[in-house]
Amino acid sequence: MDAKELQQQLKQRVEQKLRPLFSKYNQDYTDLESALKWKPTVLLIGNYSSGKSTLINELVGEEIQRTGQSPTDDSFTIITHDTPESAGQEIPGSSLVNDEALPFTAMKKHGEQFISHFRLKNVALPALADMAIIDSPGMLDAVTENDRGYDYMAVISQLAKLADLVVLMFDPHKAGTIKETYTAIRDTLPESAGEDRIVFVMSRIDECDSTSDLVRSFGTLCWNLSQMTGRKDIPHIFLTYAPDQKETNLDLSPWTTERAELTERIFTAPTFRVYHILQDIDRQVNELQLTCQAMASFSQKARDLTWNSLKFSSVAAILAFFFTGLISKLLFGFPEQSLLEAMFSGETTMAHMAFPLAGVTMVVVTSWTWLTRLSFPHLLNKIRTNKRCLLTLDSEYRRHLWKKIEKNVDELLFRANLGQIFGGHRRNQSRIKQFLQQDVAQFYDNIKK
Ligand SMILES: Nc1nc2c(ncn2[C@@H]2O[C@H](COP(=O)(O)OP(=O)(O)O)[C@@H](O)[C@H]2O)c(=O)[nH]1
Ligand SMILES: [Mg+2]
Repeated sequence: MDAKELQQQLKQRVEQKLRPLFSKYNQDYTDLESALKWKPTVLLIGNYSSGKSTLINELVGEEIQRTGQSPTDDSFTIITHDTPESAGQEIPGSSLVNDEALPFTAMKKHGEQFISHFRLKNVALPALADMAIIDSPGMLDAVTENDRGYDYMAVISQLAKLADLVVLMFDPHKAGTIKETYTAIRDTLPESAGEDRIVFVMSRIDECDSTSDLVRSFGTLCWNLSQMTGRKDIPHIFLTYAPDQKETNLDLSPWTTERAELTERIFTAPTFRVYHILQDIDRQVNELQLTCQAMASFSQKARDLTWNSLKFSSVAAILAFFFTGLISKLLFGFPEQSLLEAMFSGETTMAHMAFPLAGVTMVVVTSWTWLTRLSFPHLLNKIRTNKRCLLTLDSEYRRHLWKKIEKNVDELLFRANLGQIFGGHRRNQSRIKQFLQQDVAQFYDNIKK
């Protein structure tokens, strides 16, 4: 089965089995939905003039993107192939964010400024029929959100979540000292894309005057990268240059194949699509599972409370049934004969039931009011101020997961109603488990084939 068909099947399975649980537990489904409904994607980001657009033109085989030494292009451009007839067609951001078939509706929130800097270009390259490449405005140094008019990092983060490969480009002139690049590597990317989905590239190496110049730039980049990632080990960095580069003094023979290797990496990114979606499912389902566990624990506490109050009020109701009449007679002088007295004399009539039933009603109303107005809100309050009591967070992993879901759990508790208390959380837990053990496992098996 081809990857596209497999993705389609996975989409159906997730919609049928997981989506209802996502909405029940108020968990955001948009990222998963976006990934499921669209083509494999490669995102190119990096410093301005690092050669992103040049690389794209090379991959596509035509001058589809403008290139230049200064920050020439300040748009996010999706490049893909639809039909041969649509080649050359350009779709503006305003249409992209309103098209339900595309995964960009959630990008509306970045505002008009972003939308006017967002477009899709259809090209005549069939190799891009089942994938898309996204070119991005270069990262800048002294830039604020106001300069761009939208939250650039938030856009990068959202697109990176959609991407099967993020190509992060540098050049020897600015080997990683750009402020936005720093923020992207340090904060934005780790939240949006797994390490295995990022490749580092230093392009334009032909512009180094000598090998020592190249080594210095490479060293600077490595040093900066380790500062940004906080890691000691340096990932593989592709050292490349555009094949039609100018005359150079440098012997580039050790790196002649790197451009082709990078190109291959880009064009094979789609083969990891289903695997990446499964990884995302795994991650998100773990959050869902913990949320479900927390709600199950809450529901248990609420049920214990209800059960205890039911036991107490049943005893109170029985006592009220037999003694209300007697107590009323002793205190107020009526009824003339209480139920107990009537029973002893063996002449019980319907009239004797009035006081017992009134007593029972009073007990039921009082218990219900007590439970719903006092005990339950008190329990809820206690839990909401100490939500951790719902779960045992005995590993770093669970604590990390908890941080992500804590707000959502609080919201669920805030809206807690009978549906949440008797919501079948345990059954949902086993549904989730079953989905991971059967459905997800089956898809992992399928992609191995
Ligand atoms: N010598 C040389 N110039 C390059 C190379 N790649 C890009 N350029 C030039 O560098 C400038 C910036 O490239 P561009 O692709 O627009 O960078 P972007 O801002 O990252 O999209 C352009 O003038 C390109 O012609 C390369 O490998 N070698
Ligand atoms: Mg560009």
